[in-house]
Amino acid sequence: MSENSARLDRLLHPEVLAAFDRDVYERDGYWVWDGILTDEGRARWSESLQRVQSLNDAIVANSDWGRVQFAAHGLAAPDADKIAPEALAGYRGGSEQMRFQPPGLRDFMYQHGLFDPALVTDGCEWQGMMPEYFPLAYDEFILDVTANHPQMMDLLGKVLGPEFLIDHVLTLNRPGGSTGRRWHGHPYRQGQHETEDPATGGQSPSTQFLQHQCVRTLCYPEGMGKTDGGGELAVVPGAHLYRTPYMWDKRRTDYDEDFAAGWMRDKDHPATAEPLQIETLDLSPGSMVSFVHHMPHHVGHRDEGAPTRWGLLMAYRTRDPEQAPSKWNEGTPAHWADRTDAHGLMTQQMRRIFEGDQPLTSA
Ligand SMILES: O=C(O)CCC(=O)C(=O)O
Ligand SMILES: [Fe+2]
Repeated sequence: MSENSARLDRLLHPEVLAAFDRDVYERDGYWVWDGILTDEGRARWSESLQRVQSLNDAIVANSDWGRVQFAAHGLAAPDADKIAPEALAGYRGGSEQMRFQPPGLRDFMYQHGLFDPALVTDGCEWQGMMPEYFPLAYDEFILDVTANHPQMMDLLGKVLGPEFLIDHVLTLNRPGGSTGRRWHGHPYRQGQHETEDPATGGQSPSTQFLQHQCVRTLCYPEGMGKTDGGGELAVVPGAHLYRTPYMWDKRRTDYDEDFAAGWMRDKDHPATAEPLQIETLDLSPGSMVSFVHHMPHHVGHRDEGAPTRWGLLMAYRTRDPEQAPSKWNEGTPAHWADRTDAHGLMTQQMRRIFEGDQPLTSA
């Protein structure tokens, strides 16, 4: 990126960044960055999320999906009724709405890029994948804050340590009526290092913070809470120490009562010995929250008619020393990274985040 039109130097309040307490974060598994965005940071962040949403909406609604050559790429075509114009119009306005996508399409776009003349991408340069799933490729401000900005790299370094790779970054814009996500956790990478059963796990809690770590940081420029339309994010302090990627590869059905009476029942916080408790978050505008990948979490139903809640999910992970070195890591669409590199737009900082799991350079 040219130096650097998208950069907002005063993005974060330095005193909020400095107040991070690593011990509390390791003990409870999450950290709230309360009101960390400056007013200008909030405005830019909201504007970019809205911009990416409208690019995504336009591609969904204006493309002639019936003419896309899915079979040529080994993909099934979408059902005809799901790509009728009225159906397509209904997928706009928020994330996780594109219910017409055939199996494998999202992965194909990520890994190879889908370039097809039937896709109508007025207003932006198509990058082979939907803006929702890799907004960095469509918005210079989002690219800067997720891969370059010194204050953001400082924040991510506090929760991950000095060396981290991108896992995934996507928009989580939740429109009114969105049903959220039932109780679940996430594995590190594809689950190859997990030791606990996803449904019943939690047999050997430890107070040791995991080395194979993936941390999600969510930014809500307009806030996130009960009074702004609901659908809050809830976590369970201490539950990350059970290391259960709860239901990550299974159908998730638990609301709070089911989870409290099920997996959570009779479990204590391994560091404080208090019974585990659900904590439903309420975040002021311009806040972020970071939480580790094993922490079970829940997103409630957003009220019908509520305004869209703007959110960006930024997940990064520590390097996996057992992974053979590769050019780009699996969270990076290689076709995009190669193009970016060929155009001379890959900064050293970006390279550190997108490259494969090379051996650690710092102890
Ligand atoms: O929808 C949200 O705002 C947060 C959801 C989330 O981070 C998750 O389920 O991993
Ligand atoms: Fe999640």
